[in-house]
Amino acid sequence: MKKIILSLCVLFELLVFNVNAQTQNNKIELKYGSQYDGIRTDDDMNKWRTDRFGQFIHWGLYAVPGGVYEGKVYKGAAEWLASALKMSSKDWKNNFLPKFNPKNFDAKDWAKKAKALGVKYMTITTKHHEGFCLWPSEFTDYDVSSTPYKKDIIKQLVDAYNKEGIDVYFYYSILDWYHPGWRYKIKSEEDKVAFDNFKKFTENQLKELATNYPTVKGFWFDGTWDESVKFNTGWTYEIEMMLKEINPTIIVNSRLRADDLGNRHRDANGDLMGDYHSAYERNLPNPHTDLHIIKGDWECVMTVPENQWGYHKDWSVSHVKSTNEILEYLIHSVSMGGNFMLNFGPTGNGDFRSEETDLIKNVGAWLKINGEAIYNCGYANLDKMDWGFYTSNPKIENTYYLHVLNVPTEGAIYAKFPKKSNVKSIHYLENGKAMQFKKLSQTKDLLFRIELNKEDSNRKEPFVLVLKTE
Ligand code: FHN
Repeated sequence: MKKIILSLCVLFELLVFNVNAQTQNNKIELKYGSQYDGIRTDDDMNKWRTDRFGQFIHWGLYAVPGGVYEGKVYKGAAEWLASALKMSSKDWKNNFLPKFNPKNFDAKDWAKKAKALGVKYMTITTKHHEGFCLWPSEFTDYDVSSTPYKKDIIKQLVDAYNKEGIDVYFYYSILDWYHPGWRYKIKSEEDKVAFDNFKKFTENQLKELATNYPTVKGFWFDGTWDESVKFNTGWTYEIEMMLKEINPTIIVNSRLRADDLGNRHRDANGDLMGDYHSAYERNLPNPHTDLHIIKGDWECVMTVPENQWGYHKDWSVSHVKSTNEILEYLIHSVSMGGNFMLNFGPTGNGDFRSEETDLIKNVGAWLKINGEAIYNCGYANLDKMDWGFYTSNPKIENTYYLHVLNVPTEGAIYAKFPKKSNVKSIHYLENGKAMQFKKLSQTKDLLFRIELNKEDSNRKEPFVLVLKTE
């Protein structure tokens, strides 16, 4: 029954809210939400929206074993090793808390690397499912002050990143394998009492984080899929409101919330819960089925290997994405009006691995040249083409950015434009060099053939054309 209600709601929303839906020979041709369809229009949310590119950092005790235990490599996500080992949280704590002493950790160096990467915000795991806290919490001893390292990692990172002009958001896992009050399901009065204690503990920790680190821009909640949270709608709503009481500009992702039916991200009316949609993890929205989701603000989070968020010693167990793959995800996200957050998993010592530092160098170099077509940009009301994607900046009129990822063998690309526009000029963003183009037809959409330079077919990375219309 629930599924029927939900699908009717989605259909209702598609028909009513997405008036852009057009049908053509029964194939629904959907248009994404137009620029900045989100609900919040305050400066902080606008900045989140225009930042477009963020850095995710997963760091905790799980970085010490790095997916390997007693000489055996566990292929699952390294931050889930405790679960793979079926190790009690007490044993996990006794095993790894005394070993957490990141001698190479240098928050200023991390922040400089993030600046070089070209990110505008960073989200750090203050506490992942293991329950270990990277800050000295008044409400537990399972935190960084109980390790040989002792110092407040969160404060060092917030100060260093803010100094580089990069905003900091806090990842916080509601799911907590260590806290005795955590329950996957509330099945008895005793469960309810225990979980009520856990809720109080969680509220206290969140207040502590929002108060002690006042420049934090928002919270990225995770670990909210179990019944105990999903059907605790009032509580998740109260947490969001509590944080916004402390700091009204706080931005909260949709993962925290659920409605009484247990729907996450959007309630039964299809309205987004939280300030942006954060369901896209290691994948991007499908514009033909997810329009009700991507109309507005959303973010895709991405790992470099297939599915490793925390540090894993052995990446040979999975495909490691190239610079080009990461650039395509970033460009594709922005072309659909979304943000893209790339994950890094530092070692137990506080180092980044070579594949990550290579990405920092290469992605950062590309953004130095082409960032104008990413930052402050979004959906250009033009859908994906065989050669690549369009983006536009709503503050720069009559200008489109064409991100070319695939150069056709004929050495030219065909660009579609709404009928009313007339192309005035086209040049390479990287050097301003003008390009030859020809109008081909005046049918439903204007079609232009754009001649590319011979050397374009040998390029290893995407390049951007700037197209001006009258
Ligand atoms: O279980 C976590 C996982 O370890 C990681 O933190 C990702 C990041 O989005 N979130 C959960 C899986 O969806």
